[in-house]
Amino acid sequence: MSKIKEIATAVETGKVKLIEALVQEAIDAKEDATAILEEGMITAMAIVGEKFQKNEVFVPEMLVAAKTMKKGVEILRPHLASGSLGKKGKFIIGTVKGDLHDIGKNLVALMVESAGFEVIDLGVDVEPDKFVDALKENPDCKAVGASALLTTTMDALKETVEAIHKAGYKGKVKIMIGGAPITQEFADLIGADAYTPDAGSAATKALELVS
Ligand code: B12
Repeated sequence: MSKIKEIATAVETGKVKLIEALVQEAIDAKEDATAILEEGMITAMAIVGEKFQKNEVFVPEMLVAAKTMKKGVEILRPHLASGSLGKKGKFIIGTVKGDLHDIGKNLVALMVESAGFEVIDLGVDVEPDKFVDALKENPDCKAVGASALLTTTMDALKETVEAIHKAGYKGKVKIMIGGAPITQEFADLIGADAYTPDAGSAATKALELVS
């Protein structure tokens, strides 16, 4: 089995204790860090999601898969992040109110950081006003990213964009949104400045928006 396939299987089956060594072995074998992330871990999480939908796995299995992926990402982190920290300005990011999913948000934070931004991570279940408060505390911030993984928290994304606009930041701070149920149409509908489907394109888009 290839190293990347082994990593995918480990994430899918929640092998928390094995993942760090497996990722390290893949790095030592000169596997590409992005391929380890995308073909190994992200693909595995998508499979876990499909299995959950079919009632083949349940919340505890999702949780342990997420834990496994997080540990793996920590080993990968230095191999993914390479930019000169903070040169491009500040980027505030969070998962919206009611939503606890943070793997995708963390990956976007990592890639945006590696593109040269200083990332201020507000965590998960972030109320719209918290985004606004963070903007007030960081008047030099140029962009905000908000993540939502549940169809039921898409409304909170809308509220977040509205709160930021209402506080007077419309046009001054660029708002990016993302997460599995999000589309470009939804971004247009709620007045966000950009949507991207993955962390790599989020970093490229963030650079484009602030330049
Ligand atoms: C792991 C997981 C969990 C873990 C989360 C652990 C954690 N720390 O994150 C736990 C077990 C806690 C969990 C809980 C729940 N989950 Co869940 N979960 C998942 C799962 C399997 C993987 C998510 C993930 O990490 N994917 C990997 C990352 C890398 O991908 P991503 O998040 O999509 O992020 C990428 C892009 O979307 C984008 N992106 C993400 N954010 C942003 C932000 C910006 C600004 C930009 C530009 C881009 C961007 O870039 C990222 C990187 O490339 C998904 C299945 C799926 N296919 O998404 C279900 C899923 C999201 N969960 C689901 C459900 C139903 C739940 C629960 C309601 C289950 C329950 N009955 O309790 C709860 C809700 C808890 C809550 N209030 O949030 C459903 C949602 C269905 C829906 N349509 O709303 C899904 C789709 C599973 C399914 N197929 O049914 N879950």
